[in-house]
Amino acid sequence: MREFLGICMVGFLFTAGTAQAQNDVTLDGSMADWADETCSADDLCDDFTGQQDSKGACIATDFASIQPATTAYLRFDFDDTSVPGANTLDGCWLVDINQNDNVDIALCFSLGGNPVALQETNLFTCNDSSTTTCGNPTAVTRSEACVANNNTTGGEKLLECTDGADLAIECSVLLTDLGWSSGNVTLLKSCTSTSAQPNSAAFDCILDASTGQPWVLNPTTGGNTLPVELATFIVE
Ligand SMILES: [Ca+2]
Ligand SMILES: [Ca+2]
Ligand SMILES: [Ca+2]
Ligand SMILES: [Ca+2]
Repeated sequence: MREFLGICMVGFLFTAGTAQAQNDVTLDGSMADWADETCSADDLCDDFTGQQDSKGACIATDFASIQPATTAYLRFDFDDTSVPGANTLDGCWLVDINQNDNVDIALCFSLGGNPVALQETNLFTCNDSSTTTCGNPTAVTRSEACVANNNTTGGEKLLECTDGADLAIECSVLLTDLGWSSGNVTLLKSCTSTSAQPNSAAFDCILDASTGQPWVLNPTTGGNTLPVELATFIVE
């Protein structure tokens, strides 16, 4: 009986000490909540000119709150925080649903004005014909939403180049709107682009720095969203 109680007590303590981490990415314009997510800083400073230059990108999901995950969070950073005249800062997340390396869906954003602000967020379906752009894009209205911060400084920057502030944009989108039903979601890369058109030329593209390959999310296991998406396990 004493042994039985002891086993029960150990079980109770393990259960009581298991705290489910809360998803801590919020679309609020603050980038501090990305500090413990999966991020890739660009490996070079100023490798592209002007508004073509990216500083890095991050991915996350709400796996900590719900399994399988339902929502992807995507962050993308530009070096420039302003643009001359009617120019725009443009970028897209390129998604490969069927994992043949070609783009099926693009989540794109366009920023401009003075001070620079988000002007457009669009989701496009593509014809699965190109590894670098969204072929034959069709705009669709789905769950995508983005918030920009044009004064990202200090530890919130993904890459410090002894320069001024950066421009970060954080987005959320339902995984089903990225074409997910099972298995992995392959995010080919996130790139700056010539214009808000998703089939315009891509410039500075960010891949998963840990693999040098396209980003991958596994909504069922939380894979590639470590470490914050793991349940916190405390042994007392
Ligand atoms: Ca945030
Ligand atoms: Ca860059
Ligand atoms: Ca900068
Ligand atoms: Ca594809």
